[in-house]
Amino acid sequence: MSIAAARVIVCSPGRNFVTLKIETSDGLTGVGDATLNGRELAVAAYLNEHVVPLLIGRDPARIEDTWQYLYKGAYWRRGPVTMTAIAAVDTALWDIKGKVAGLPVYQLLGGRSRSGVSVYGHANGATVDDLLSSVASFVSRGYRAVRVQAAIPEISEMYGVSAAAIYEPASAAIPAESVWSTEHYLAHLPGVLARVRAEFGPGLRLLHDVHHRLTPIEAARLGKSLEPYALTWLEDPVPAELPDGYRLIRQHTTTPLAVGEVFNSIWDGERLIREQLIDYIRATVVHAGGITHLRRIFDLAALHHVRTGSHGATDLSPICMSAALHLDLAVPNFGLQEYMPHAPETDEVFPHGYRYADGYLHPSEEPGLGVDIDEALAAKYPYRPASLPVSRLADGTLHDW
Ligand code: KDG
Ligand code: MG
Repeated sequence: MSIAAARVIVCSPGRNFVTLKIETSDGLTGVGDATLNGRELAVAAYLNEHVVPLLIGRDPARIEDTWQYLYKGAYWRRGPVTMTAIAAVDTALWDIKGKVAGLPVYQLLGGRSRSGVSVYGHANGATVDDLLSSVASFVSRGYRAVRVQAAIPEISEMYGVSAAAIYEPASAAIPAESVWSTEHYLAHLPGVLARVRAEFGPGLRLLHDVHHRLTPIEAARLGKSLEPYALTWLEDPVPAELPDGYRLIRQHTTTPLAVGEVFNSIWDGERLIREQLIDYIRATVVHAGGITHLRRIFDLAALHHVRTGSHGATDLSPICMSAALHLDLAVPNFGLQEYMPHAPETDEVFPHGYRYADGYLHPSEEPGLGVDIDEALAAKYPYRPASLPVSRLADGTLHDW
């Protein structure tokens, strides 16, 4: 059997997605997510111009060799565009391998290590009362872990807080801008967490995402001030290019730390993991080189008491979510999976067999990943430019988003 064709499909059912579909000479197909929010067409071009021509005629069973061929063979290593493209190929090949074996992919990864994948949902609110109602609605649907993001009265637009039912940070073709104040954020957040913890008691797992907006000493202060509310994790407190920042935070607080949604390879998190500077690694299948490479990252993490917490926002397609669930079910050091339901039109374009029940996601039992793309329907939703927003301080200085 050989790879007969590979197609890159760009569509926008609710938001933009890039998908790679590989076809074998035996008529099997496999799908991989290649979506890089706000930079979709760069990955589509990389796949079309530099990867697809190399795939034709290759043996689809040779997943590891294909991964090494695309990674080492390009000479230029790492980076989000390259690693997202490699991830799409890798994911599609695992899908095909599962179909050849007649087994769901998690069986090929060693089988079940648990009965279901624990997920967390996103609660947010324009006021603390709204936030409490949002948390209550997750609890009533069986969630045992909730990420809480609250509007700050003095900040007009706050990341992670929106009235829309479906989370969507990418909007205008030219990035939207908002103004940020670390001072107001640090003053407001502990009171919000205090109310959520008081209302829901000690059993509910609470998380909060800082979105890279603090310096290490500010993050250390925040982590310390949130200790009474026993977060499961504080996410992306500072940008992670400089691992020493995490050492500084660690010296001051026992609040657990989660990092990695922008990581593309094992080398982005290697020191953070090896020196036990974080507690959860949040890299994803689509942005960190596929199932093959993410498994390698998770195995390194397992040696150092770091658990998994894969990113699962709506800008990762149902193909990525399906792949994540197979890995989540199999690895020994699984922690928690982010889950944000997609728009109904996204679900229609990507028919999938995973299902949510009582705080858990369960991957499909079909051979392969149990997800596909309806290409005819996808063609009805053409790409539209959309960028992630940027954030500035009051004096106009560009800040982290
Ligand atoms: O593309 C950016 C989003 O995926 C990001 O804003 C979501 O931080 C995020 C999260 O934790 O889901
Ligand atoms: Mg995040």
